[in-house]
Amino acid sequence: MPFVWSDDCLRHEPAAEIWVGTRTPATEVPARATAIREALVAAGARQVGAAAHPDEPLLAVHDEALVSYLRGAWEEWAAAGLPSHRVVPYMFAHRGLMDEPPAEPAAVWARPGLYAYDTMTLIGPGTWEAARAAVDVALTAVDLVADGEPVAYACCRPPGHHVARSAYGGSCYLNNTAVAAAELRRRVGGPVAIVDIDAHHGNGTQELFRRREDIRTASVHVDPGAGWFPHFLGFAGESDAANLNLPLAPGTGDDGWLAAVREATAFASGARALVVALGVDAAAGDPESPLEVTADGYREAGRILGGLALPTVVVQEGGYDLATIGPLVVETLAGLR
Ligand code: SP5
Ligand code: ZN
Repeated sequence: MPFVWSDDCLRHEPAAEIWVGTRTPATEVPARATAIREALVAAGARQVGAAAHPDEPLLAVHDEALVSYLRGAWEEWAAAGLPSHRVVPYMFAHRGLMDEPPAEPAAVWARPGLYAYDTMTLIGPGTWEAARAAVDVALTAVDLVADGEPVAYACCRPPGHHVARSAYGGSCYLNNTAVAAAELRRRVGGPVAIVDIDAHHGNGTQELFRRREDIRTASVHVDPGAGWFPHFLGFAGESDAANLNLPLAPGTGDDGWLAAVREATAFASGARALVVALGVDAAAGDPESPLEVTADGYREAGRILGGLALPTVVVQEGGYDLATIGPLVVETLAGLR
């Protein structure tokens, strides 16, 4: 199975996350991508270089304003001589503040609050280049599948599934999964299904495709009602004809998780193509989630999704235990094939 790679994805070094007002070490680090690549190469997967793609597929999903903000955010921050060495919001353009959409503020240090929804997703030198490269990686995987490859894997970072039309957060800047799904929809026809098995709800993807029957979304994730990110979305009650949320209790292991993966896969059946948002942070031992899925569980999830026998693009999302993320991705892809 081919996997798509770009060295530019390594250029984003967030350095830290500001969590409950505290500077904590970054979890979404470049070593994640290299660890996954190493495991893929050891398993004999074929590496394909990402091809540069135009902005159109990106702008089919995101507001031009978000994209142009992200493109210039680091340069304008650095030029402003601020005390922080990364872009961090301090005031948020909360919807409770006003009825009309807010205007771009004059101060460079106020701008992040127009687009960011958390304080954990920092921007520095190379963030834009890496996020844009991740989109190219995902779109190159779409090209492979549209040209007849049964499955292609986009080995990209930073991840994307928490990004909505004009708001970024959750260690994500551009929604690689959503861009891939919309482009796959355009290239092979609909409906396209997205099955998101990252430990966290794919809130950005859900909101981007709300009520769109031609791009159906299903997400299996730890219950936000039990206190987990993204906190405000991912509840079962958000489900409708085109969207299925399957929140799971903290501590859920293979049996409960695989039952949900089966349900999400059934929801995707009848689609013409599939995008898997593959986070391996549901694994037992991952520092960012309380789910307890094993390597065998991931392999079985791959088999279940592969049972659809659809043209499939797999896009990397989360997974933070550097010692195991590579093997977990390899297991999932082995099951899929
Ligand atoms: C793509 C993805 O998996 N994003 C997950 C983002 C969830 N981050 C929530 C972090 C909550 C607090 N983490 C404490 C550790 C801080 N270093
Ligand atoms: Zn996650």
